[in-house]
Amino acid sequence: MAEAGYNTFLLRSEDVYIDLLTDSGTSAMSDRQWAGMMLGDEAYAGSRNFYHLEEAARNYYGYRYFVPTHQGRGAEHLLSQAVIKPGHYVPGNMYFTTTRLHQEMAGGTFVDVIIDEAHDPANLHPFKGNVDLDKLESLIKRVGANNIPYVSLAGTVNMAGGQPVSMANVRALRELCDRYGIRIYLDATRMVENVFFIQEREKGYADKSVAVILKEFCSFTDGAWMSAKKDHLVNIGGWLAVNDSDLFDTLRNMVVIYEGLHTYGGMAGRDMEALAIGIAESVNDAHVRSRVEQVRYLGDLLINWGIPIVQPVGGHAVFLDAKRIYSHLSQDQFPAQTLVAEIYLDSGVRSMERGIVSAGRDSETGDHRYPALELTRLAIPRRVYTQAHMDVVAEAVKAVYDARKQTRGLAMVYEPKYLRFFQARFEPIT
Ligand code: P71
Repeated sequence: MAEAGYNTFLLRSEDVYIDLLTDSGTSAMSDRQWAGMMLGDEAYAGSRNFYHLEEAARNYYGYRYFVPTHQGRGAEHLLSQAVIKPGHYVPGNMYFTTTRLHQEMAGGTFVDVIIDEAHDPANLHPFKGNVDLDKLESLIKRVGANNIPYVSLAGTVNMAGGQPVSMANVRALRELCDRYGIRIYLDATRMVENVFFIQEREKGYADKSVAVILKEFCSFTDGAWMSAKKDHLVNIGGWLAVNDSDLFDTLRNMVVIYEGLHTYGGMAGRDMEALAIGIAESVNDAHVRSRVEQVRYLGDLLINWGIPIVQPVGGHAVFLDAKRIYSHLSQDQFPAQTLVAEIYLDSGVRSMERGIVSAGRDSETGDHRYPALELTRLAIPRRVYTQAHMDVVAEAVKAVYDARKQTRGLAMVYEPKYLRFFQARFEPIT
């Protein structure tokens, strides 16, 4: 830990026992996806794997035009540069690190319009990812619809603890945005997992398949971007899809500057084939259920032991409430980062900070942003770990929790300019 500056991003994976740093690019590909890897058509232009991928994305998500990218942030970059102008405001249901940075670098200001319940780890609202339509409408009235290029809507909101958006909310959002002529672009990275919660919790959806609900949800939006490294069960890949043909022209032209030709966008042919197959596998109802229920299994163990976590348990990860666990530490002693380090030291389990370090500094004042949520994330890769691994993780968290009163915080001794959580270094406060 000392060598890694108390930052789990700086560890070598061979020094990790159970790796819950992220569910991004870490899932296991199926036999069918691996078979697809052998069918790579590595032509520079017009690879047949591209057409399979385009067709799969269109089939399951329903958007008209498709642009491949190397991963999610490649798509965020293109969309942000294409539609955000300096002075614009981009409302969204809580920030995500890379998403907000690309919006800011294009000259926009991100405005959080998620419902208040999302900022309270203990609140049991079933759809804590919902947009607060009153907050959005007052922003529109304050800055004018012309200064809002789109609403940045995310499925299972990552920083809120993997919390879903309801179908009723996206439908109402569509109506509001139509009244003002504002577009909605969806971060579909974990939209399949969001759909599982709609199927489970929202009236009228219990008998509909994940695939059917997914298509309905997307129909209320104007386009989407995707980090395929999550829902789509691949190690690398992403895409962007929109309904507007002029915007598509722009994006298809930009992709050749930053990612690669518009028929590969930074992916090898074999990567596109594995991704096309992964899209179809991702909407299998039994798969999604077992995935989310494994996360819930871990969460329920911790809840039963009285350890404070974000509830309801989210789709891709269990989020420990470091603010409550280390209530004796101030937020600038980095409670969530401290918890990350302690869990690793106890058991070699790797997790990730999602609190003040991740939130970064205010671009105007230069001060830390102090987010309400100070969380440590245990993200579960798909199709990788067993229930026995979850038991080990739970016991590690319990051991660290039991020693909480003796635990001191950290000081940041090195801070990079962008996305500081990846490379920052810390030392224990003595
Ligand atoms: C996650 C990641 C990967 C990551 C990114 C930044 C900091 C730490 C870890 C990536 C996402 C995401 C959402 C909702 C866009 C991206 C970027 N998540 N939207 O959770 O969760 O996609 O990584 O493919 O570029 O560990 P990308």
